[in-house]
Amino acid sequence: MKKILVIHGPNLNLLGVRETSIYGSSSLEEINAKLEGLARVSGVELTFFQSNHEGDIVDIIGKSHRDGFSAIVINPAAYTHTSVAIRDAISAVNVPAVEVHLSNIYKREEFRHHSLIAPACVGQVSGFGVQSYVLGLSAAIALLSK
Ligand code: CA2
Repeated sequence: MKKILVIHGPNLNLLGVRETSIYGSSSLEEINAKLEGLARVSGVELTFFQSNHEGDIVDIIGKSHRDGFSAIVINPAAYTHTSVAIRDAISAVNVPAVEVHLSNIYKREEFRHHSLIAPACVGQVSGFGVQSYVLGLSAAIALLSK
């Protein structure tokens, strides 16, 4: 069975508790459960990883090929706008990545309009709440049969 790595960046562990008007009321566990449902019917295996630490995210991406992952779905959260290291890690591994955001980063503060990660990804989904993850995972699953 093909394996997909789902990475949640910093502070996404707080979902469902604060800032619900921007990010919705689903917890990270609820988002993961929803993705599990799609994975089950699609015949793929998911591994979930959340970290508030840039280096830990770089490390798991760096060994993703070795660990047998065929695709990555990543919400880099605030690192979207700052992390050359995560971008370089995605560019360095031979594993296609899909970037997802709960909010529409292009209609928020100007500093969120630019993603350093996007050029290293196959594509990006932004602004659909939990559905961004579902769409992103669907896109990643479609990549597997390419
Ligand atoms: O819209 C997204 O998914 C973001 O990646 C979320 C990041 C933000 O920095 C990006 O610009 C867009 C923030 C995630 C923090 O999540 C929180 C959840 C609850 C309470 C506070 C923060």
